Amino acid sequence: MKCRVCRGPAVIDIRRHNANFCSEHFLKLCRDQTAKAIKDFDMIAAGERVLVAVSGGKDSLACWDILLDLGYQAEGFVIGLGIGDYSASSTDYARRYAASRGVLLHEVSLPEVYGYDIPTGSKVAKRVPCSVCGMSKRHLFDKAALDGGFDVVATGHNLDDEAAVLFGNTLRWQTDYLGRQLPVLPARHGFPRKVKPLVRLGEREMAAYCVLKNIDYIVEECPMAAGNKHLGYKEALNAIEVTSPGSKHDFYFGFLARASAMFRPEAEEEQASLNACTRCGAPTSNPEVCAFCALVDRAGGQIPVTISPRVRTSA
Ligand code: Q46
Ligand code: ZN
Ligand code: ZN
Repeated sequence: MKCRVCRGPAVIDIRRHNANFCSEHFLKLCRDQTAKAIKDFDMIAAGERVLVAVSGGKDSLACWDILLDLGYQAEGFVIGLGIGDYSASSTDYARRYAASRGVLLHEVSLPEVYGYDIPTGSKVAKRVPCSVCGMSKRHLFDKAALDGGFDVVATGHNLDDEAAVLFGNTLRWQTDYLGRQLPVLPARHGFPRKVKPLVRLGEREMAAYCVLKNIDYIVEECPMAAGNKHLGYKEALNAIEVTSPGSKHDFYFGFLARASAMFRPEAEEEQASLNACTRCGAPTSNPEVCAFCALVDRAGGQIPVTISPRVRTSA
């Protein structure tokens, strides 16, 4: 197996590119693919400050690492979700990475600051843990980015994630979600810009990237992920990819090029009808209090006026 670029011994084959790569050229490919996504979708301009949503997993750490190597000013933000040992351990991976690169990591603990953890929030809201978790994370990342004066929030969603979400949304024709499933969401109505720089790279490539760059990441899955529908969608797409390499890429990028615009008016209409939460000011489709503030109320916590003093920063 030889590297497509230098003909030296290859360490990875990427079937959708029909090519093998040595370590050096694979790492370059990851940077190049990320730079191409950033350029094609106008994700980040030179000199902008980026807040990377970090979980301690391979994708978010690889995303942070690649952005730093590409020369972006990228700081990390990790949320303590209170999911037992899993959360403590994932935060530690994020801290170790930040220390190894000498970069800033901002932290906020959901139980310490807002008085609930994901298992409790899920019970109180009578919603599956991932739904409460996703809503809480989105709220806190948006807030941290706006409070900290960042231009953009970057997440580590990769091609496998996006193809699986698209598959789920298409299976049920969730047209409102389809209109919002973009690699970049512009800043508006109180939301910061959100970007997914890894959309051109797959899950397996991100694991290989971390191994080759000696980035230690949390390998164990979140214990609350069991039963998550996206895992099933990923398996289904993986089975298709085996016999038809490139299917995930064509499915996702074909959607962006040829179908996504059809669903945008519905999503934009929904965005335009958002109100400001009477408690925290965040945009919400609820008439008064946003879903996050409502959950904090019901879970028994208090919303601090600002979380900034409680955000710890390590470098
Ligand atoms: S952390 Fe949260 Fe994930 Fe765990 S509870 Fe679900 S959403 S699976 S990325
Ligand atoms: Zn090579
Ligand atoms: Zn609110």
